[in-house]
Amino acid sequence: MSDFVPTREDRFAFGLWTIMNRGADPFGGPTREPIDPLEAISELGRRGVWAIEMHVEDLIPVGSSAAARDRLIREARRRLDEYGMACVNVGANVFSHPVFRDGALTSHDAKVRALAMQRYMEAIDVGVELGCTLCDLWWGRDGCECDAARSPLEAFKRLREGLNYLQHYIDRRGYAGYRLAIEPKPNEPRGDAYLPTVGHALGLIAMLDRPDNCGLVPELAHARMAGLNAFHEVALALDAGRLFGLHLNAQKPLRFDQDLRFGAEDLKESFFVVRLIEDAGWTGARTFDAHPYRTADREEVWDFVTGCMRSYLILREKVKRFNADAEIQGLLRELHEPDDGPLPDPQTLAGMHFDWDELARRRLHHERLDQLTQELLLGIR
Ligand code: XLS
Ligand code: MG
Repeated sequence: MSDFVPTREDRFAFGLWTIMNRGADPFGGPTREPIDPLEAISELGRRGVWAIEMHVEDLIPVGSSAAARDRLIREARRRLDEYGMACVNVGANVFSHPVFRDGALTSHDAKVRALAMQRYMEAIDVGVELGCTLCDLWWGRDGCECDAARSPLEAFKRLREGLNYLQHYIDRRGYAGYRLAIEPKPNEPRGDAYLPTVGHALGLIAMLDRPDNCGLVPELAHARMAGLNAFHEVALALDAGRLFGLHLNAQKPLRFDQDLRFGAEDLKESFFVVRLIEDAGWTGARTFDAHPYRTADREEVWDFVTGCMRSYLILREKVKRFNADAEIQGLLRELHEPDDGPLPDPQTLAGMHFDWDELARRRLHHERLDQLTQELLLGIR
């Protein structure tokens, strides 16, 4: 059996912000020492992580001089190269500063919208310098509590305009292969966020000037916060050919954004997500976007990092067992048969006779199938 030690081939990634997180929450300040983003890259590299994601501000503080900016990019590149790592997403932090307190792309203030756009353009430029090809937009503050203040019609229009503007920027700069993505989230920090789910985001993407170049980065916790099935959310993005990235973590349903270590909750759903992307041969980064517990000190952050990756590898091992389990596969085959292929033409179909009772009597084995899945996950199969 594997010892579950990650290698670059496993394509694990971490957001720099997850390592840099200092345990603060709305009720208390930081509980651990800061870590330098460059140091974070090296520490991840030493642990077999393949890639990083970041907000451009994680690496380059706002207001840095041009020389400092270049130095940071050069040093980040050097460290990534040293460990054979990649940068797979650079977004922008357009949510922390009070200037964005009522939104970035959807702000009523044209200057605030322009500032947000400037930050995203900077994210894309820095991404290009780091060999990255994706800008994932998580619009933390683009939402509302006070619906009297802004019509969602205005908000959707501005989100469309913003994404079109960024796409034109990418085209004008000739950044071939650079893509955009939306990371949906139902709420937090806003009472309601615009485009809360994968389905909502797909609706807006279809209306963009270049829908083909804008995809999704679903996050498991974000779906579960809304009480949704995260496995189905990821599958919808995959089915649409729009799974441009994926944020893995854990979450109890219908709560604040817990961002727990991958595998710490919702084990069965996590298993099906792993099975989905592994069986589909999806080659994107398996990015962990979670936070170490507030109780963790700086050293324990690395326990958190190792834990995320180990849980993925263990679940991947379970996927292999599931796919090789004769009884499970036998039940699945029975469920999928008979499959006579496509529907007949409507005229033939209209004249067909169905034995309703016989069809309704078919045994579906769901109890047995789910129990076998549980037992496999519990380690006795
Ligand atoms: C917050 C988001 C955030 C994005 C990056 O809930 O998950 O961390 O992934 O901006
Ligand atoms: Mg995320």
